[in-house]
Amino acid sequence: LQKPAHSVALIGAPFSRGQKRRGVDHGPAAIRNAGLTARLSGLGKGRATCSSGRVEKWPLADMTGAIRSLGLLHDIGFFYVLFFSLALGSISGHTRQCPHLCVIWVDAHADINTPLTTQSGNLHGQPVSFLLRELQDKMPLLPGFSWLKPCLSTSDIVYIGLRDVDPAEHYILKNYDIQYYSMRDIDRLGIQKVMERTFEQLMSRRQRPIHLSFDIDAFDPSLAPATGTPVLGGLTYREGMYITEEIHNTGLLSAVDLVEVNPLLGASQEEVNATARLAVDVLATCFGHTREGAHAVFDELPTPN
Ligand code: B3U
Ligand code: MN
Repeated sequence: LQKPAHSVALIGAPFSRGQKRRGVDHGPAAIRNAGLTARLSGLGKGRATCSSGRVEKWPLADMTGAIRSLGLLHDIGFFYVLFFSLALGSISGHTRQCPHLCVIWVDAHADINTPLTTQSGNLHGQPVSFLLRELQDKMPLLPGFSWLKPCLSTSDIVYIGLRDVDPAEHYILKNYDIQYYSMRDIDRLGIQKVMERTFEQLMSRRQRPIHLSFDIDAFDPSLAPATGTPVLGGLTYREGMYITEEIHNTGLLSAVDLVEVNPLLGASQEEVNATARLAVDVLATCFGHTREGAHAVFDELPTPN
């Protein structure tokens, strides 16, 4: 299957089994209802056009089966994925398509507990540990996960937005030399330097495809209240848009996961709508929307006769 340039496939993966709170499986529908397809299609020529607004639905009876099918789906094309946090499947599928990809992980959380360090028992706090080669001697063999082959090195991932990191996760970040920019680092350096350094780190040897894993809880809860594990002191709207504008500008973005929008957790419909609209803004920016505006649809200005 040849992937057409500038095409974006949308895959909603309504899935909530990585943690215990209900509702996150309604995230993809909420984001779609907030006008995602129209926003992407409206980006105009030369930009991402939504040539296939495809949405898959899984009967998610069995969790690992679902993750695996997501990985397999990645084999056929160029996607972006909206789903709950199991970047396990999307990243491992994406590396089969693009073995040299790198990962930018935007999240309040590091999601790098191992099954032996997790305090919550939630799989959504662990996906990165399954993916990293360097951690494999710390990973127990779990039934149902034998299909999953570690496919990333610690130097292939950069975190942005961290502010709720468990002790074992901090140990891993430090001792395995994983690059991260916590909210404190963003305060210190500013988001522009953070992005510069992120690309330096990931692309210093060569340019490579980017897998963006964007957790909506990276934003401050005042902007993204409808999510399962909100943490105070998150990204501003402007920082979030700057991150995704810069990623778009590299021309290297290959897939995006947008995760953790949970419409059942907003205190009001307005909170849910605001969170879903924010997710749409993130995705539109990933695919070429800019705050400065654009004029791709204009070849010339209308002239009076
Ligand atoms: N680190 C905690 C909390 C957490 C991680 N990811 C989310 N929450 N969304 C854990 O459960 O491992
Ligand atoms: Mn998170």
